[in-house]
Amino acid sequence: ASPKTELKDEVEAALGNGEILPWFQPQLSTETGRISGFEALARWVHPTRGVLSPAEFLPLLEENNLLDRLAEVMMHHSLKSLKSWDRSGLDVPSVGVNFSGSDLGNPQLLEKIEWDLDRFELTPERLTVEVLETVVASAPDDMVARNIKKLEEMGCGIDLDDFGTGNASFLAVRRFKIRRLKIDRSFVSRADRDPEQQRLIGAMLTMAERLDLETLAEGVETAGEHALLAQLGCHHVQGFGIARPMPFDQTAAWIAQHT
Ligand code: G
Ligand code: G
Ligand code: NA
Ligand code: MN
Repeated sequence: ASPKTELKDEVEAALGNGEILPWFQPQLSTETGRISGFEALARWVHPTRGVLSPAEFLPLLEENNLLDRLAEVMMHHSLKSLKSWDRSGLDVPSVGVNFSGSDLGNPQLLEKIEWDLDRFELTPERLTVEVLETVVASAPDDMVARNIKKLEEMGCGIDLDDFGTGNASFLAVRRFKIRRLKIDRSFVSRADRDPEQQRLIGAMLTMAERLDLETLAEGVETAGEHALLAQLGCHHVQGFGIARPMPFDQTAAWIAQHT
């Protein structure tokens, strides 16, 4: 069998046995320098192939109709981790989970989210739902719109992911109570050395302020970019320059150093 076939055959078991799980990338407040949250990013810690990224296994999950299971697994591990930080007295305000359009169109997902929040005794504000601009744009699907609204009404924070790359910015803001814009990393790259990038970011931040939205810059890789975003008043930063996504067992030490 080809290597690809083997991986495909393994992917369902990997979801069940904990090999596929979230790694966590911190988000910092530019105002206080403290952790404002973690984004949960799916990783497959494969016993022989090393750590695989979503690009390598999302298509396999999709082919096997397992994307809904991924969402459940990511949710479950993320909230469990949040509970664990709480128990250790580590201050992590929220965890952000990425949901695809098909996740958000699944009526069972909402029940699962409520069930997990309940089980771990966490309030909905602790969960940030990351939604792609493109998903919101292509949501003539009433179920998707209804579910986003329900999550927002429950009290979950809604983050608009990859902001600026889709074509739904204003539509999304009008339809849903978005809490925060995640400015796509393509705008952040070299922004401290590129006046055009700076003008674009400046325009987004001004817009966000007028609309009373929080802002987060993704893909912050250098100290120069970090300083610029802070100076421009972007509320939160996330990127390799702060930390790469890390496994749960490395998070406690990282949090302790940034509290
Ligand atoms: O972590 P990385 O940069 O490799 O992620 C690649 C892409 O996979 C990103 O667009 C990210 O949003 C997406 N991704 C990561 N984790 C999940 C997940 O749990 N569910 C979904 N639907 N997408 C994810
Ligand atoms: O689509 P989404 O924004 O969820 O994608 C997040 C992806 O971006 C993750 O796969 C993560 O590994 C990646 N990422 C996070 N920080 C950086 C960064 O500073 N630079 C680059 N190039 N990628 C990043
Ligand atoms: Na995201
Ligand atoms: Mn993004």
